[in-house]
Amino acid sequence: MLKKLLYTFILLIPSTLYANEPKDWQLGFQKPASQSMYEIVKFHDYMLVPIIVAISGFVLFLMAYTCIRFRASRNPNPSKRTHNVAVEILWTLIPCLILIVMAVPSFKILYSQDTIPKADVTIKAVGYQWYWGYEYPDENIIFDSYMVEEEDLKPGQPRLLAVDNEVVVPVNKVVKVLITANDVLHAWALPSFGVKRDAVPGRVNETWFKAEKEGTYYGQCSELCGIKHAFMPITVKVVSEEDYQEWLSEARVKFAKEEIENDKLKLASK
Ligand SMILES: [Cu+2]
Repeated sequence: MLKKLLYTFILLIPSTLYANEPKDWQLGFQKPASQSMYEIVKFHDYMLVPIIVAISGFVLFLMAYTCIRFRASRNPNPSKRTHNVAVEILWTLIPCLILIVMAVPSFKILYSQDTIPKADVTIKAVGYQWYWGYEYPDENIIFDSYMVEEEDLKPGQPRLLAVDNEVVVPVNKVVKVLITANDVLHAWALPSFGVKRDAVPGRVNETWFKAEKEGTYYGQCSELCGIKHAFMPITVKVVSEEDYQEWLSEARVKFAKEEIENDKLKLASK
């Protein structure tokens, strides 16, 4: 009986472990699903947070010590000192050193995100007011991705995050994302992959990710773009190579670029 319970528990772990959407009362980042996000979380958890806690603790201690030790009743004749060269040098130098220490790993991560390895899959994301349009330039696939309204949500679909047409990419492959916008500034952001790039009209920004776990990942437009800014989520489904090929063959028919463009032309000429 106990063994059975244990096995069920173990089976349950992956679904809870690989959370990839925001949770109620969440503290910290979403679980990383790419090397780059893993590095970011490590940098944040093991370097930034300890430094922040130490500085806050130290300042709190200094303030408390000053308030108690030098209060009027205990220290009736306050010192008239206005300068202390040694202390002034220290409180300039130490923060500089702390910044340098933080800058080194920070730049390392930044540069690793900036150099895009050879892409296995290229997708283009175009921000519109207020939805995302996607294109797979090498596969002749094009589709729009709208948020699922609250009353149309299927079980398991998160509110304000699920979309009708998800982006599908293969697991463990380098996905290059070309990001642009058609009207105003938007931003394509996926927390689990550590990806966030502005979508600028008339300019193509690039980023990349390599998802290491299969699953559905949610993101949102992250640049205030108008009244429905909060209602243009991003959903990326990471699947196995076989499932991806299967999806591709369906999508090539369903979202065929030429046909969609021909239909638009026909409509326009009518
Ligand atoms: Cu937007």
